[in-house]
Amino acid sequence: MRIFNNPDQSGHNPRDEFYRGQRVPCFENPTRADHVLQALAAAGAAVEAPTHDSAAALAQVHAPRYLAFLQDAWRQWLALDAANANLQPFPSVWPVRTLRSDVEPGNFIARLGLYSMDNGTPLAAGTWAAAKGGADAAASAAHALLAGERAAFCATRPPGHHAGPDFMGGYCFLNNAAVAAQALRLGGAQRVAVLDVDYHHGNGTQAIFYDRADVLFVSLHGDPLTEYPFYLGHADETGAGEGAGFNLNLPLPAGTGAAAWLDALEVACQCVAAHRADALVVSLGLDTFGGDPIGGFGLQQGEFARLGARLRRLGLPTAFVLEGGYASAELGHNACHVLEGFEAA
Ligand code: OKP
Ligand code: ZN
Repeated sequence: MRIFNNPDQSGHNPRDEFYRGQRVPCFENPTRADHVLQALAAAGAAVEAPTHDSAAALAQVHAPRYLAFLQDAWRQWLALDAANANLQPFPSVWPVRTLRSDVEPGNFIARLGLYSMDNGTPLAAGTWAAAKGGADAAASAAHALLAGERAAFCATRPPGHHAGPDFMGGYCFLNNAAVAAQALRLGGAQRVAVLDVDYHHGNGTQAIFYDRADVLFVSLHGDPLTEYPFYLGHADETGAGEGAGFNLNLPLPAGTGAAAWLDALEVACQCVAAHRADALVVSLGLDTFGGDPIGGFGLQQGEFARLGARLRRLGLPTAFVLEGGYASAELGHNACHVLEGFEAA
């Protein structure tokens, strides 16, 4: 299995986020990747820098004006006041319903709201470089599969699956799983399946492919009636237009345990198998772990190994992309259990 990391990930290091009106240290922080890399090294795995540029795939999954904003956002923040270097920008106003999204405002905070779904996705000086490096890793994983590799893993952060066509959100800026799927399509794969096993619904990935039949999106996640991202991820979202029938959501109540989760995984895998895809992209969120501080499922390491083994039985070239997982100290071991389950099966 090829393993890619973005060495620039540590430059995306905002200090804090909001929790119950207070600022708390960011759950999504550089120690996450450090723990994954340590566990991979202990397992004897070689980790590579990205080999491919994601620009072509990025331009097809994100809107040009969003990419232009994100790439330049920190400079714009500093242009307001050089002292902003030590502060974090947060959006405070959003163009919901009746308000216009087509006109880009001249005010930076208004632009930040236009391109954000929440106030929980802080920017830092190195955000663009980190996010672009993660997308490059996803493109590199896709190219490894196109070159005949059985599997690849992106040990990257920040995550990507909440980032939509033209917005950031949920700690995500660029949708790495969508980049991997699109890079596979650009490289000649006719059909791709994306399976999202993060605790949170991958609203961005679903939105990007919702009207397409060539990329199937399947997700099992905490029920959005009570769990983030709240406004997408219900079972009645099955795709639109040509994409009708190519979206499957399997929401599960918070508190769901291993047995019911494995049953849902089986339904998801049978749906993926029926798509007769040329390749599989797995949005590998590990915040389903029982010890996760923000996830609500109770999975343990044995389930992660079974997840890997079940995915292997699909028999598809597989690109794993790291998404969530906030029990940092256990994150590396949990990731390795999935990959070892896959390789051993
Ligand atoms: C990203 B991924 C907790 C705030 C939660 C949103 C969660 C984003 C999860 N204080 N903010 O899907 O793991
Ligand atoms: Zn998550």
